[in-house]
Amino acid sequence: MSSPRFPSRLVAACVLPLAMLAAPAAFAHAHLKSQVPAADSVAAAAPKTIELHFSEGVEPAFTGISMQGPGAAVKLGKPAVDAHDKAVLRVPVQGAMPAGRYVVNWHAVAVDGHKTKGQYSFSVK
Ligand SMILES: [Cu+2]
Repeated sequence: MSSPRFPSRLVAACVLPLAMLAAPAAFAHAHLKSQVPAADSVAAAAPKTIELHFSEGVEPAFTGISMQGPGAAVKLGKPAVDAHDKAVLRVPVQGAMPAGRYVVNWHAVAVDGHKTKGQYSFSVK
C-alpha cells in the first residue's frame, strides 16, 4: 500500500531529527558566563588568579587571556582548565597589579572546535 505522499513524509522524517541534532551544536560555542573578579567589579586586592567560567568545555591549549592594566600588560602564567570541569579556566597572575582598571581580552576554543572571543574589565582598589 503505497501513496504518492510517502516519499515526502520519508524526507520530513529524516530531515527533522537531523535539524534537531544540528541545533545543539550551534549553541555549543564557549560563551563566557561569569568570571572572577567579576566584570565591572572593584576588587579589594589584586587577584592571584583570573578565573573564567564558560558555557562549554574549552581546550586550554587554545584558550587564554591577555590583560591590560593602567600602565602595561600584566604578566600571566599558563592557563589551565579545572580537573573536574573543563568549562572553568584559571590563569595565574604573575605580574604586579597596582590599583586601577584592567581590561581582559579572552579567546576560547570550545571542545567542539568553535572559536569565541570577548572583552570585559574590572578594577583593583
Ligand atoms: Cu560551537
